Amino acid sequence: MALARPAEADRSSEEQALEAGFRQLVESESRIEPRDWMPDAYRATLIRQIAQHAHSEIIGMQPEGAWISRAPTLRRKAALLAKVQDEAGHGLYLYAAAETLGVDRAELTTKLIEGRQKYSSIFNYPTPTFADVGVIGWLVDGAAICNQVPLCRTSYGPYARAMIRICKEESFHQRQGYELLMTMMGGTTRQRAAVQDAVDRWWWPSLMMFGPPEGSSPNTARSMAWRIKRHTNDELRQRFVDMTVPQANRLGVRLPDPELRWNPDREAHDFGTPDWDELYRVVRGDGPCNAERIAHRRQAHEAGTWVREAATVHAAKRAAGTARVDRTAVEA
Ligand code: FAQ
Repeated sequence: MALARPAEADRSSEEQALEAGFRQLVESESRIEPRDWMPDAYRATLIRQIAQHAHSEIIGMQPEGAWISRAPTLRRKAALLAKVQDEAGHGLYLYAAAETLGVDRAELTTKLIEGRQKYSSIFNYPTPTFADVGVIGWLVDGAAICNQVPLCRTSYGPYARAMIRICKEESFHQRQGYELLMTMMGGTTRQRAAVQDAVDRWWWPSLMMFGPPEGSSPNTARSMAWRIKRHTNDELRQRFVDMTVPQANRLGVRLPDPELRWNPDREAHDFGTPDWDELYRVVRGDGPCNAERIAHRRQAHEAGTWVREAATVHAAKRAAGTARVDRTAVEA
């Protein structure tokens, strides 16, 4: 015991120095890189958030993806196809960023499919009409951009760099959604009614997307101290409302909140309280489409098993220098 003490003291002073170095990097607005020392809890928080974010992009392909084969024109079909493919790409950037923290994408996918990791509540709502495609672009990508632009300055380098690319593409997604809705609002009475109906259904879930309010958000304070998050969920929600109200007016739709009004004292909009019970229900798995989304993801994963197996065998053969020999054998 007597001998162990100095060693322990040394270790803790070494850890203290590492911790001080980490804090100094964060506070000086430098990025933490994969090679840098970081506290275990910082690593775990990033893995949790980046994995949830990646899963959201991948599950988020489903609600709009359902409309690719039914898009009304070739132009709309091409735009939608490109958007959904971008979402797959965003998921992959994010899984790659998570992998720099020492986790494996396969392990994250298993956790998603087994319901052990979350994805955004917003993707558990149905898309019964083509107006939903426009509203997802306008409101859901709009909310995602509000949340993600500050993440371009998040303290972990690979996540921040992934966010810069993702935000650029999402700005385009948001515009295509708004342009689609503008076109529908200039169309028939039925088309205008479909847009209003979609706005009525997506408005509150879009506000919930930002997460629980202050006081019920267990991770915010620590994530802000580490500069992973730059704003509270409520600050970002307010920013989204203020940004969206003039766009709704220009579009000619009504936002379904009787308490929504400009407050000149705060120089911001007052708005009603989202149904937080609904958010928790959806996050727990009881939303309108949770079971369907996970079943679809599981089926797609299973259908891809042979691709992963073939890639693994090919990689092993290449590593062993036998891939060419085998191809010759096949050709023969
Ligand atoms: N849904 O303490 P907080 C997109 C969970 S990408 C489900 O406030 P935190 C692109 C939270 O994880 C959309 N779960 O947590 C696209 C935590 O659970 P845990 C995704 C939610 O992390 C567009 C617990 O509640 N974007 O849309 C939700 O500090 C169109 C307590 O909450 C991101 O992921 C929710 N809405 O703040 C694709 C952005 N809200 O893990 C297709 C990055 C909260 O403790 C079409 N993430 N929870 O068990 C973030 O900014 C943060 O993680 C928050 C949550 C703000 C989502």
